[in-house]
Amino acid sequence: MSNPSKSNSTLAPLCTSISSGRITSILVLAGAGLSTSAGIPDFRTPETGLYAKLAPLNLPYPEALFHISYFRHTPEPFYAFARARHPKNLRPTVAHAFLALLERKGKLKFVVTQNIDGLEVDAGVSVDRVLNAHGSWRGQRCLKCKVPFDAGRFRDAVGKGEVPICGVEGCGGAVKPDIVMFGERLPKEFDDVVENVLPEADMVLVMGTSLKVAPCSTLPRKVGGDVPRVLVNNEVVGDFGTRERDVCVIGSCDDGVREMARELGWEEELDEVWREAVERKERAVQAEGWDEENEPSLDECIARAAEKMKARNGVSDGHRRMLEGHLGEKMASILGRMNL
Ligand code: CNA
Repeated sequence: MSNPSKSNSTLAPLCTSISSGRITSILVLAGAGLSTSAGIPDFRTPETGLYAKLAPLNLPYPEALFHISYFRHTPEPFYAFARARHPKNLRPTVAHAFLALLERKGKLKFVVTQNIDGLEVDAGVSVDRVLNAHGSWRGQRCLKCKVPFDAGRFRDAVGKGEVPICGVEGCGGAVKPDIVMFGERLPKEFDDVVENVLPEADMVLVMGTSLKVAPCSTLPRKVGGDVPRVLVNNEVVGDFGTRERDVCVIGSCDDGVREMARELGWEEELDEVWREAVERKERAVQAEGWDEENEPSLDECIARAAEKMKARNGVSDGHRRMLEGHLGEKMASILGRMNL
């Protein structure tokens, strides 16, 4: 491991409990760190995290990219990010494959993921065992009139880094994928997990999250004091380490699951599940005819969007539409005179 486990001594007995059948119902809470080795930056890691890369966009604050009140009038930065990070061509990591293996072994109760990349399901975890607490890219609708938007047209717009605009007559609202932005409510299934799934878990596995975004961040604290909690993360987060049965495996998610697989004697199966998952995704990418070679990088997409925004003095089409809607023709003509 890049940074060896802080508590190897306690991982071994825990894995024995899993192998022997004393632990059968593992609840997983996943975050962005699960997918960084798939090439998706997390939010908060200094220098490599997404927030560090957004400077050229001059956002009022980094979270604005994913804040519903900002997206409402200026969706362009979000779609610059979306062009580079739409999960079309991303492969599941070995850590995602570990979750699928847990399910195959009959040990997985449920996965609550804060990620929107869908890689848990791509890796082979059943859809009905995953809650995308922050939504996903599987559907999209107009933010204004809420009418669902055609998937093909949406993908075309994302592929060009353009904002998809609702086609309903007289609407013209920006279309938003069904992800939960800051300022929006989580799906009601989240409450079901807290009430019905969490109390039945006999182990909690927390992976790749800073535990800074509520309410997901509260889940580990809600489990009973006698339930073992395992953290696999680059750093200690939340209140991990304060309970007797906590195990902190500090390092990358990929190294952490390999360490667990070794303790469990599942190493070969893990590699097999991972290989199958990657091959499945590669076939899907080929079938869709995505041109991976010519995909711009995230930095390029951000730089292009920043240039466009600068050329328009930071006033986006969405912002202009909103101003026109609020202030009518007078403001529209002022904007026109200012050549915005
Ligand atoms: P975060 O706040 O960026 O925290 C990530 C955590 O993972 C930090 O503690 C890092 O130290 C740690 N970390 C980073 N890379 C690794 C790694 N390879 N192995 C182990 N640990 C690692 O992200 P959270 O998920 O906690 O925050 C919740 C946000 C991030 C949710 O709203 C997500 O939708 C959002 N997000 C999702 C994705 C995605 O879908 N893949 C990507 C970026 C952000």
